Amino acid sequence: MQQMDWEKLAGKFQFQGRFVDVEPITLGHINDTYAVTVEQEGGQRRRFILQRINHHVFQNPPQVMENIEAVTQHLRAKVIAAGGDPERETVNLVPTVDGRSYHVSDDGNYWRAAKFIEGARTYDEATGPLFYNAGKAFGQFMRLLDDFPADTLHETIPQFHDTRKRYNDLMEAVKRDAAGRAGQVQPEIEFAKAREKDASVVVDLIAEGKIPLRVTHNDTKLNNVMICDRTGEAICVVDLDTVMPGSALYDFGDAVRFGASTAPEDETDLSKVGIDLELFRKFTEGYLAAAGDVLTPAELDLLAFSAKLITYELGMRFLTDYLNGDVYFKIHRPHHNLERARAQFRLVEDMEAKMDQMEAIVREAYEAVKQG
Ligand code: GN1
Ligand code: MG
Repeated sequence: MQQMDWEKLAGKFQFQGRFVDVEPITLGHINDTYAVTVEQEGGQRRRFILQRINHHVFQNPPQVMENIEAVTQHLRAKVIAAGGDPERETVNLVPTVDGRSYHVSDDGNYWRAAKFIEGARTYDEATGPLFYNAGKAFGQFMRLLDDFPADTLHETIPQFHDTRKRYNDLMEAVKRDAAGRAGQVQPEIEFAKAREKDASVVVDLIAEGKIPLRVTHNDTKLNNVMICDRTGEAICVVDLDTVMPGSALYDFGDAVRFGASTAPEDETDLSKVGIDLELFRKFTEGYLAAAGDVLTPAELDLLAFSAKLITYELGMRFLTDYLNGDVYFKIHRPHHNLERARAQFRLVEDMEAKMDQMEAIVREAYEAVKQG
């Protein structure tokens, strides 16, 4: 990356100004993200997001971009129809100078750009009001895309949230033991095995047609919601790379996994890791306020369980990557993936202990929404 000619790269996009500088934004475990500043006519400076798509993870970047284009067009029309601000309330891709949604650099990397949403930021840690608003934003996202034909989207990472497949991948990684680490992680492997039957619950219901396939975000972390600095309201949901057909349950669950946890995703002091039921309540209230009437009874029944399911799934993904020698997720220290897996599994345990309370919270929040 040292020898990058940023000015040249920026020149490939319709930024309509003179390149000033570029700054890395360190977020995410997959893509590389930068903020580019340009000076436009009249001396006004504007920022854009520039991202290199990880094409090992997303093996077909053009399909990723087609999905994002289609979904943002749909959202844009909805925002306009509702009298909102389409420049802020959805991701706005910036096309290349030849009118495409991505640029392939000489070294074979895929780049894409979007307008920077100013006066807003993302948060890694939730507070009650913030998390309520995030719940509304993800509920709204689902609702606005309820009439989008999910089957026209590409499945850019096949079986992304198929917990059964993630379980099988883990067992495969244990067998291969590519990095010679399986011997050290027996308790974690046993933890995953003990919950094998959970892995099939949602995928089986989808296969039987009992849970609908929807347009889903598939990476509903709190830090994928832009929050307005002025109002504290959620403006829009970003990071649309994994928008695909899927189950709303995984979206709801993943948001809870990340945002309602009492500790970061990679906390090493496991005594700090658990689910904060008040935060869970806030998110559920926000989500159901926006999307409660769109969800089916089968989905509502599994909301609380879905939080545990996706946490279990991600724990298995981290553990699998650890066994494979850290080939998928970016790591920042030697046993990072194992630490992440342990924190996820600890969170699973805490959710199991509190599952009755979580289910009661979902019922209460739903009743409250129904009574308006
Ligand atoms: C990855 O890169 P990031 O942080 O947006 C991963 C998600 C995980 C998440 C865990 C394509 O997302 O599935 O939940 O890390 N994305 C992909 O933090 O695998
Ligand atoms: Mg992501």
